[in-house]
Amino acid sequence: TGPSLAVVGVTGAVGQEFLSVLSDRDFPYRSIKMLASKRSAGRRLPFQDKEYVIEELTAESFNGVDIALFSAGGSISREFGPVAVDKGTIVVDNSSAFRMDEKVPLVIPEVNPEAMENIKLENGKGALIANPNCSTIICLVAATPLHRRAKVKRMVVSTYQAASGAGAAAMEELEQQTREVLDGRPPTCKIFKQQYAFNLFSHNASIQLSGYNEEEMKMVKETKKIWNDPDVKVTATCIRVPVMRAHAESVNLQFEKPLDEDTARDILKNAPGIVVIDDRATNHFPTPLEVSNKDDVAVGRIRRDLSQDGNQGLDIFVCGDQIRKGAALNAIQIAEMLL
Ligand code: 11C
Repeated sequence: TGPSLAVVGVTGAVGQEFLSVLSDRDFPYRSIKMLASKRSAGRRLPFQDKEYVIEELTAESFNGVDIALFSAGGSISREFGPVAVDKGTIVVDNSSAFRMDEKVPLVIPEVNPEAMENIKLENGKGALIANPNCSTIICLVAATPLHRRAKVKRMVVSTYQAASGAGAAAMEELEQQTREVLDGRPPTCKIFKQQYAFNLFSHNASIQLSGYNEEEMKMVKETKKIWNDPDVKVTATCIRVPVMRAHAESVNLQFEKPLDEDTARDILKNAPGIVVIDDRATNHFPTPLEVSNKDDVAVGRIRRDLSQDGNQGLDIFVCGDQIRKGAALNAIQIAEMLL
């Protein structure tokens, strides 16, 4: 029982994580199609108690599919997302292809579930729902409970982003380069232009005329859409660091109403999808390793911003698993809301 599912891009890092999360959460389904490019078609893929054969993604793939989880890049989503919708499939898309389309809800279940309230499985109609960028998801899971209490006027984010955001090949590059550098050999640079191991650099997304890169602008634009607040001021600096699969972010918040740090800590402790790690006595705060393979976003370093008057501002430090909450888990939570 349950809906018929399709996973598009099943061989990728997020595709594989879709399968782990479906299992971990006992997501009900009556059938599941494993879809990928022609290159991977025909390969066998064990999942739960069965063995599946990976099928090539074509327009026919969506016949009879209720929910499709897409993570195969923007161009595949642009080509096959609308095809699937025409066939009556609800597409949860992890790419950036449709995020800023006014008709497409951009959803973090803990933050704005209301954005998809008109989309129902029982309508039998296809629809697109977009999964936000991983840095946006991780930031807003933490910032939204505070925003609801005191309304954020301005948010300044600095990210420390893991290899996984650039895909499985980037994770392999980090591992390989680390070995090479330790062995005294020159690092092999294929995915990134610069040495990645024992280094960090500005996010690899393309730089725009404004001087912001695309990753930074995603955080700016997606936050405004998700909070349904075109006036909120957001700026970001996105950096790639040699960490395997969890992003960290320093977030500075300026509020309209005062919010003291103890109240903020209590709000965060009671908020969904968050674990507070904020132990000043032992200098224990969130780390990418501690949140790796975990569902919750960790928040710590919760403190009054002393550059602002009174309690008008807070600084927080946030870590979240990029492949899980930043991508696969968020998409499957969206699919759960359809059940
Ligand atoms: C990164 N956030 O960490 C990126 C990857 O729009 O979904 C995902 C890009 C996107 O590099």
